[in-house]
Amino acid sequence: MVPFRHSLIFLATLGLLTACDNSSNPGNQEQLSAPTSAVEAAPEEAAPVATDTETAETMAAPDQDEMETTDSGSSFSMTEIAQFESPWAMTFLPDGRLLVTEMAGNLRLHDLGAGETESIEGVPDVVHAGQGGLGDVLLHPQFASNQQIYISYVEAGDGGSGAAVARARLVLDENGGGSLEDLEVIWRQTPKMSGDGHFGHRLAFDDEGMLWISSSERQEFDPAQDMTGNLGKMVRLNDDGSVPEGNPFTDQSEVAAQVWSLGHRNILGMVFDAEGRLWAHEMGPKGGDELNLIEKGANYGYPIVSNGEHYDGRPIPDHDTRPEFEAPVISWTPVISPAGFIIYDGELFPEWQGSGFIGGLSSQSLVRVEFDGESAREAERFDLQQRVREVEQGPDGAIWLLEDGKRGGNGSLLKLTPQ
Ligand SMILES: [Ca+2]
Ligand SMILES: [Ca+2]
Repeated sequence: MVPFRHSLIFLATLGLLTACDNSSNPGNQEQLSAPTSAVEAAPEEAAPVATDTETAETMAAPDQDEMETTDSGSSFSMTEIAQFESPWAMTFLPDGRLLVTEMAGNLRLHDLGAGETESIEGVPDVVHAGQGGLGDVLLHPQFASNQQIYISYVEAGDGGSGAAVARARLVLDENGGGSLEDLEVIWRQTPKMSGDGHFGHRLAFDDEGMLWISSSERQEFDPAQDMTGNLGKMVRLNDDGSVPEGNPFTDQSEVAAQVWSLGHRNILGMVFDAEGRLWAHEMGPKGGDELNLIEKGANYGYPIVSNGEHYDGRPIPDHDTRPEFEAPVISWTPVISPAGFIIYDGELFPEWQGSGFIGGLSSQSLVRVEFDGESAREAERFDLQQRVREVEQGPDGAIWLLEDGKRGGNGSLLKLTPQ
């Protein structure tokens, strides 16, 4: 990839939409997926995306008055650092370089100092269609000593496709790239399904070294309640993919033993807070995006309850009609189309320490969430006019975003620093 740097530097104290309806949001969300079900006809995340002709001017701050209304009083500059093709996820290496996944199946290594991007070879063949492709990338907690990394991606198989998670040793070369060695698939979605939506496949490690995988319901609804498969579930595993002690459904079946919680729709971001609580957001159908506190053995109710409705107009009973299902801590209608999630603990934005940051796809925004124990609220929303797919905190405390562009087009790596 041609080195690319700073074609745009623009103010991003941007219009704050806190407490405003984001009424320009169309339905929900994921990009360009063909409907897989007559029931859920609206394509997920079928939001308008920034066109190539949009310029820095159209993305810039609207006016000074709005800038001064920020909840936290913070403002930031947003700088475009590099471009990637349909990027999906990123993570920093200890040396400060950045691993970035591209949906088509490319794992990139970007050197921020040199402004150069090289490739990591050895990624398995991925099914790149609809919402599917190469997904998340994550370092093992002891990466510095074992060089293990984890990737998620969509693979083909009997009955269609499904997400898989592999681990491999990352071997870096002297030319700014590297390769995956000793790659081993440690988990698979089951069953495989036709269609190309709702894979989920976000990854996280907790403080005990457990690997967590969000496994979405493949736009097929009922799998989220079906314990003979692992779709529509939050999965908890040992770092080698085996089932750890302490999972709630170990007495049911081999696949149920992987499951920590169920009744989920499409989870594209999750994060542990400083107290070890797991928070995950979830795309609702037509309305009803959620922030959930993930509890052991809990059922989050989809598709039996949702604060949104089916795309064909059929109602889904709201959460308050069925208290036996775990209700969201935050519910968004209109939707934000959440993707990517960090809880900030850096030094560059001290007023934001402890805040969650969630990317917005159809809402083209960055959403700041404030937590208070087991409750949370949206504190402010930055209108970025870009589909935010991924959020990371950099080693220096800057906030980094991936804007996913549009299929076949460029997306951007963006850096947020105090103004
Ligand atoms: Ca990440
Ligand atoms: Ca409803």
